[in-house]
Amino acid sequence: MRYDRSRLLFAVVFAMALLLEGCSSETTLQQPLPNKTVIEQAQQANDIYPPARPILMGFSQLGSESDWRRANTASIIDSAEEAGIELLFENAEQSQEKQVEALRSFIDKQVDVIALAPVVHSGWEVVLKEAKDAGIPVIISDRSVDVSDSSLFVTHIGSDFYEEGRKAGKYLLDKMSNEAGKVEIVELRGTEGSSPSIQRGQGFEDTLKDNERFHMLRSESANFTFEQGKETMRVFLREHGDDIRVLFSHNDDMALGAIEAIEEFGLKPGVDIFIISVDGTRKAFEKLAEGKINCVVECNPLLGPNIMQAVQELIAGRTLPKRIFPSESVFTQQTAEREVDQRKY
Ligand code: GYE
Repeated sequence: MRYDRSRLLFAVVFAMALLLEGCSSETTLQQPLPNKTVIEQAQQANDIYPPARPILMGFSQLGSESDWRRANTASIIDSAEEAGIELLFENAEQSQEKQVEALRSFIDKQVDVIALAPVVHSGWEVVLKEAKDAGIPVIISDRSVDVSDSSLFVTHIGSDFYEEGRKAGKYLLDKMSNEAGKVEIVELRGTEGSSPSIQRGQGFEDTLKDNERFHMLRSESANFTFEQGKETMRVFLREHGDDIRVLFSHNDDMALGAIEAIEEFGLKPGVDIFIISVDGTRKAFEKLAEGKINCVVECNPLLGPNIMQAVQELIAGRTLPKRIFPSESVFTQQTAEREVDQRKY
């Protein structure tokens, strides 16, 4: 399939409804209820669209460190194919340098649009300016970039990581409200300098900071990977053993590694050590259902359809909201069993 008219019609209707909605520069993607005028306008717009050749998009993915990332990559590749968008895909395996190289190669190839899932928060100004000067719009996917000039990208499609950290903190406050004494916490952070690690950590800390009972005993980066999560948890246990009451893990892969370390140490994950994780992968849901994880804050990796819709609207000349959030929930042991079979990743 190249350009499916009904799909395009929906995309244009959606964009127009957003425009009519007016003032808001942030949105959660939901299907709007178009009125008749909007439909007529969309039909007219559809007559001059699609362009003569497939849209060419360069996508720089930051790596393949986790189940979340692999699901994210699959979602983007599949959705591009479905939308008839030609994709140049580069995996940087955690290297910002490689991402900059990939972006420059996309600029050289004069792609129509670039999507970037940035490994770290800062250091993007120069290359984004090069894309802008070449007239190529950039969509930021998943993690955010720290740039003073927000015209260097057209939109950012991804989760609110600060809010995820707050959800984890709120859950803990609620669950531990009856527990006496100090609550000693260890934290497995994600990749240093990455926006989910910075913002999840901050949201969690801000939520607990006014309650003196909660104490952060140790906080180390384990790079969002299973192996480093397991190894770092081993170190925490060797040094603090039974003192640890809570683990806050910035993603599921590290939490799953930590569960193995806790069992090796002879403690019961989910009981002796209360575990809160972020992402919501199928494997984490299984552990949630088994009682080995207590709470999972969802972070949705299936951004492909949102990105392709944004690309098509952009090429059709629409203005996008500056920030687009996928919808997300919090899952507990009670909800895990019901949900586990439905997880797509
Ligand atoms: O939570 C983690 C991954 O950037 C939101 O990166 C993403 C994070 C996700 O590897 O599992």
